[in-house]
Amino acid sequence: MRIERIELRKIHLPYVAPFETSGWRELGRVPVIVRMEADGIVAWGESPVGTDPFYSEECTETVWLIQKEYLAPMLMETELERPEDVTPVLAKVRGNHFAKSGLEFAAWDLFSQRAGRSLADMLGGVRDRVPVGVSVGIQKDIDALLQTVSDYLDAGYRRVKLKIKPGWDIEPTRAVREAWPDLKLQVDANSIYHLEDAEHLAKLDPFDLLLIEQPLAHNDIFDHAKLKRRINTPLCLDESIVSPEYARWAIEMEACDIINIKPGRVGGLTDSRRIHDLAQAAGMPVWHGGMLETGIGRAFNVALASLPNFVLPGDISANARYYARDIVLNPFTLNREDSTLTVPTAPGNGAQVDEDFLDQVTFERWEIRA
Ligand code: OSB
Ligand code: MG
Repeated sequence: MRIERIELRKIHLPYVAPFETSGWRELGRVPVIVRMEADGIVAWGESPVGTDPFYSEECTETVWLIQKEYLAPMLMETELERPEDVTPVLAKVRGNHFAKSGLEFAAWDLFSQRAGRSLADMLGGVRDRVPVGVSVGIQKDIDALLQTVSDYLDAGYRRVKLKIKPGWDIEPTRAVREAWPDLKLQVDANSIYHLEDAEHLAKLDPFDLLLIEQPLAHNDIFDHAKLKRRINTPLCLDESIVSPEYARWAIEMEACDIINIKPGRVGGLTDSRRIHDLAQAAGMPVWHGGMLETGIGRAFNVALASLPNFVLPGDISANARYYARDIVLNPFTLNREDSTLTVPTAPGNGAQVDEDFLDQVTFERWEIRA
């Protein structure tokens, strides 16, 4: 199949509440939305990149540049037989995984629609509902944190992740643990600590956490392997796992107990599934991270999370946790009885794009035609 047209859009979507991590604070998202046309089919993708290069080296402007100048023209020149063909074609461009991911997602939507199958089915999903939790940003004080967590529990979420940083780590975690002794609780440091902080991080050991996510540098595996031997909380890597190779290295080096998979970070669904499969073969569980995706990106997340080795609840909350109005007509809602989202069964990714609203939030467009 030949792609006939690719359209890129920069959009701006404000959050319902600011989101703060150890390294940055955001008020909304500026992702790049991809529209792909071939064989009379319209498919969609999203590069769920940060506005600024604070989580990864990429940001909205680098995604835009790399897609326009390299990735979209390369894809237009290629005869595609299967969605798995996209990753090797784009591999000529080094890195730039978020840029690649939006195009790769759209190709998966395209092929799934053409096959009349749901994306989850195409990927090998085995669940019709996926367990989800919520990622809670750094709050102004402990009272605000307890209130925020309490609100999410009232909404039906049954797993909570706290963002931590030096000065906002042991005490907030203790406070939430004391308030909810049985809550599934985990923390995420977004690369703010150093190996010298090992003793400090071991103070989280008594809180019975599911995991601690990416305590050390965004590009480190080596020191994480050392840290893992000095703390009891299971260690999870996020930022460091940028490809199947990095996942294999981390597993062989025993640098983590669990891997967070974000398809944007690894360049798409094909390599996400490879990481899933090689972790599974090594007996290591994975879980699905989030990049505060819009309803388009979220549909890909939910389908991927239906694979068998995604064993812990994902950071893929219902659309309303992020956006007052999303760019889809069929947002995901939380199944309160089991803190899950329902995996779409319609052909393709299942997202029904709200093109009128998408036009309203678009502030730049570009297109390429065959
Ligand atoms: O580290 O998991 C992270 C959001 C943006 C960048 C990095 C991270 C996050 C989250 C949010 O934790 C998860 C979500 O989408 O709800
Ligand atoms: Mg993380």
